[in-house]
Amino acid sequence: MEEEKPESSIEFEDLLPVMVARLGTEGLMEELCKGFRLLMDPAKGVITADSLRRSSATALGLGGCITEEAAASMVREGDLDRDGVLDQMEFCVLMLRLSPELMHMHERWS
Ligand SMILES: [Ca+2]
Repeated sequence: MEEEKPESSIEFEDLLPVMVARLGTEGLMEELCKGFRLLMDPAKGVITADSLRRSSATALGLGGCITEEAAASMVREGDLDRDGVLDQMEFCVLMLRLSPELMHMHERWS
């Protein structure tokens, strides 16, 4: 029996050593936390589809690039405990899985 595998899936375990080599463990976590704080809803302390859209427009200069649908699907993709929002751990895991985008965002954050 063949295992189903989404086409764009990137193995978390494969990417992690590359990321750590580039940024160092502490640098990597620092970048992820910085990103999380930029994108989270300050009142709730988590990332919601709304806060993601709002913050990506202001903090990342992606105004108009992220649709409601894209924001919602990003939250869905990273939401491991299915409470509808991303906490810091879920965000870090998602960013590691989306490594090429992280590298791109890293340039904006620094
Ligand atoms: Ca969650």
